[in-house]
Amino acid sequence: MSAADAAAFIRPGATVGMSGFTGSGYPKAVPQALAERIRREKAAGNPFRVRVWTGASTGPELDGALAEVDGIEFRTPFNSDPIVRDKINRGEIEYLDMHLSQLAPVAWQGVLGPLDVAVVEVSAILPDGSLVASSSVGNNKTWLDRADKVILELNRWQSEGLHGVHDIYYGTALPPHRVPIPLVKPDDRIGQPTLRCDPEKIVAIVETDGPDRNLPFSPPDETARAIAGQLLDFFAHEVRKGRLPANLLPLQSGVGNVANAVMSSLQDSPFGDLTAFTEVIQDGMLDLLASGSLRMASATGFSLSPIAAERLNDEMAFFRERIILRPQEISNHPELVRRLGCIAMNGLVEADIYGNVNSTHIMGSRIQNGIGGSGDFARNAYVSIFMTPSVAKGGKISAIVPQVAHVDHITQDVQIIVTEQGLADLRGLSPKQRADVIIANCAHPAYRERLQDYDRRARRDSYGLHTPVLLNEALSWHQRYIETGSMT
Ligand code: 0RQ
Repeated sequence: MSAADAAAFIRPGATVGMSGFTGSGYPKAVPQALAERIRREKAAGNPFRVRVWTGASTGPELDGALAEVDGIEFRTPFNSDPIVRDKINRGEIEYLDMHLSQLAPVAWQGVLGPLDVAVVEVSAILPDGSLVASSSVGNNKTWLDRADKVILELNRWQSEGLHGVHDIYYGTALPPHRVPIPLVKPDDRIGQPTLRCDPEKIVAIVETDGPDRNLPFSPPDETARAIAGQLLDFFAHEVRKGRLPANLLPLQSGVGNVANAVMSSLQDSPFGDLTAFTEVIQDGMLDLLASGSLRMASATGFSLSPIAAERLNDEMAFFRERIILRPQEISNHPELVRRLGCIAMNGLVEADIYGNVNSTHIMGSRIQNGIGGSGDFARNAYVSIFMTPSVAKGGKISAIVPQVAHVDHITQDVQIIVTEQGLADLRGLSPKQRADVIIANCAHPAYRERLQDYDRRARRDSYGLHTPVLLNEALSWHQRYIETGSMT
C-alpha cells in the first residue's frame, strides 16, 4: 500500500520501533508520510507526537522529517540528526541515551512500555514469509517480535546479494533462562540468515527504492594521519612485547573521520589477516576487506560514502563472503567483546588529566550524539583506546581538561588516549601518574603549561592527594568557554 496509508496505522502517542543503524537500513517512506500526517493534524489543532526507538542514528527522511514537524516526544538510543539534536538541547525532546547492546534486552524486560508499531526496512520477503534484513540489522529482530503491528518497507535499492550476509541469533532469553552465546570467533555464524515475523501482525508493505543516507568522508587530514601513525606504532610495540598476536585481535572502530582514517592507515601497515568485531563498517574497513588485509568483518550495519555504497552493491558477491551483519545485542555484546578480546577504538569529546572520558556532552550539558556502542566496547575490551584531536573549534577548546564536565567512560575503562601530539599508555598507572603522561603526551602545547600549573597546585592544595582536585577551579575552563567563547 502507499506510505500514507501505512502511516495511518500509527496513532498519536504511539511507540514506534524503527529499523536503522548509523544511516543504513532505516525506513524512508513511512516516516515521511507520518511527518506529513502529523503536520496536517497539528494544523487542524490536534496534538500528535510519537515515541521513537531505533537501532542507532538514521537519516533525514526519518529523524529529520519527524523532528521538523515537532513529532518526536521521546527518542532512544542514539541520534546524530542535527534537528533532533537541537530539539533535545532546547528541552523539546526527551532523549534516553543508552548503551546500544542494552536496548533490546531492556525492551524485552518491558520497562520501556509496550511497542505499538514496528516500521522495518527489508531487502526481500521470501516465499515462506521470512524477511531478508536490509543494510543494517540493529534491533529489528526485537521490534518484529515485540510490536503489536508491523509495517515493512521493501527497498529495491538494497542489493539482492544481502541475502546470506545476516546472522540472526534467536537464542537470547531473559534471566534466569539465559545461556552462553555460542560464538567463539568473529567469523562464526550462530543463527539464521533471515528474520521471522508473524504474518498476522503485518498490516502494511510499502515498496521503496531510495538510497541510504550515505555521506562523503573527508580525506584524512594531517591530524588524523598523525593519530593513526601513533596507533600503528603502539600496535607494533605491543606485538614486539608479545601482548598482541601479529594479526592483532578483533578490531572495533567507532564512527567519524578519525576512526575512518585509522582504518585506512592499516592498509599500508605490516598488519594482515586482521578481523573486525565491531558495530559499523565504514569506507576504510571496506577498503581493507577489498585488499585482503582484513579477512572478515562482523558488524550490525554500514556507514558508507556514496562511492563506497555503490562499490558494496556492485561487488556484493565478493563482500558477502567476508561480512556478517548481526543484531546489535550480539554485535555489541559485552561478554563477547570481553571473550574475543576486542581492540576498541573510539572518539571522544574531552578527556581529563586522570583519564575519565566524555564522549557525549559539550560543556557538560549539550548532547552531541550519544554514547552509542563505545561503552559496550570500552569497558570490556582487551585494550580500550580513545582518540581525538588535542583541540576543537580551531583551538578555542582543549580536548584535555582538568576535569571532564560529563563522564561516559570512567578512568578504569580508558587505557590508551591518543591525540596528534602523542599517545598516553595509562595501563597500570595511578591517578597522578596518569596525569603526568596525559598532560605531557596528549595535550596541545597551547594548553600544556596551564594544565601542568593546575596539576601542580592541585597536588599542593587538594583536600586529598589520591586524585588531587581543585573543586572551585576544575570546571572553570568550561565556564570560561561559555562566557568568552574560548578556554584560553
Ligand atoms: O562539531 O562538526 O559542529 O564542528 O564535535 O567532532 O572532531 O569531527 O570528531 O567525528 O570523530 O566525533 C565524540 C562526537 C567525535 C564521536 C564524537 C565537536 C567538533 C564537531 C565532531 P562540528 P570531530 P568525530 C561507535 C562508537 C560517541 C559514540 C561512539 C561520537 C563534532 O566519536 O559521537 O563512540 N562518539 N560510538 O567540533 C566542543 C569539544 C569537542 C567538540 C569535538 N571538546 N568541545 N565540541 N567537538 N570535541 C558508533 C556507534 O555507536 C553507532
